[in-house]
Amino acid sequence: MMRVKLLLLSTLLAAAVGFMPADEPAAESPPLPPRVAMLNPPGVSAGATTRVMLRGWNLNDAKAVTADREGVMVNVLKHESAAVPGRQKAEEIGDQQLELEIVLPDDPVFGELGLVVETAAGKSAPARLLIGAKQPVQAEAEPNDSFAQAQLLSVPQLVTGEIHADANVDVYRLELSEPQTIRMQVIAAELGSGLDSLLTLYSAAGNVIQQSDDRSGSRDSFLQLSLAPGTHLLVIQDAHDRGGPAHPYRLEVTAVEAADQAR
Ligand SMILES: [Ca+2]
Ligand SMILES: [Ca+2]
Repeated sequence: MMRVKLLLLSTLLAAAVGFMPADEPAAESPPLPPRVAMLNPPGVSAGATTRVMLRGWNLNDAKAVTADREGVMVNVLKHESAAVPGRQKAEEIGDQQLELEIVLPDDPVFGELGLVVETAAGKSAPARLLIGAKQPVQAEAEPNDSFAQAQLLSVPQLVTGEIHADANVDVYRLELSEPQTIRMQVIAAELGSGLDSLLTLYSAAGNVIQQSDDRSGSRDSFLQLSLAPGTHLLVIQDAHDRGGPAHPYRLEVTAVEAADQAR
């Protein structure tokens, strides 16, 4: 299904720039404009310098990567081919990558910026990168593969991580001092990641409290529930136990105020 869509898209693109037909030898086709599949990690902190891998298609002759926000510096450190894990398709997750160094000012900005890749063939659509300002982005710290290795999160917290290999799990720990309604949201597929997240909340004793695979219209996971004080463990994994270099995610853990709950 996806292959058909891509063929149609490339035909439309070729038509738009006046090159037809689609069945001419590939060598005579014009270079295709760059496209971004995903960013890893998909979030960076204000006031920090962060390495980010930008993965996609037609990136090898990138002249520049620019940010749509003032004061942000983006340096391209490296171009390279990107490994495509066995069960995935290059047309879905990209086969080239750029290693970027992103320098963000210490402004109290919060939100997302767009990164645009420019080559001789054109510009990519902006790829969305989260910026944490008041709330710095915390990168996952491996090993975090078991309850014993759970990585402590404060609330609220933005986390970036990756299910880096098949059957990998990332375990986080919440320590609540009072009853709170907590929202836990994975954003991955929405950002182009190959991850089909499965999010499970466990009690300190290891019992499943609640689990989320897909929220409506997305493969990404979402939990929101009232929690008692104490220790809670949050596990992110792939619903099909798959992982690899194209499986980044963003996790947002926030406390929901009473006024928000009423909405
Ligand atoms: Ca991981
Ligand atoms: Ca899912």
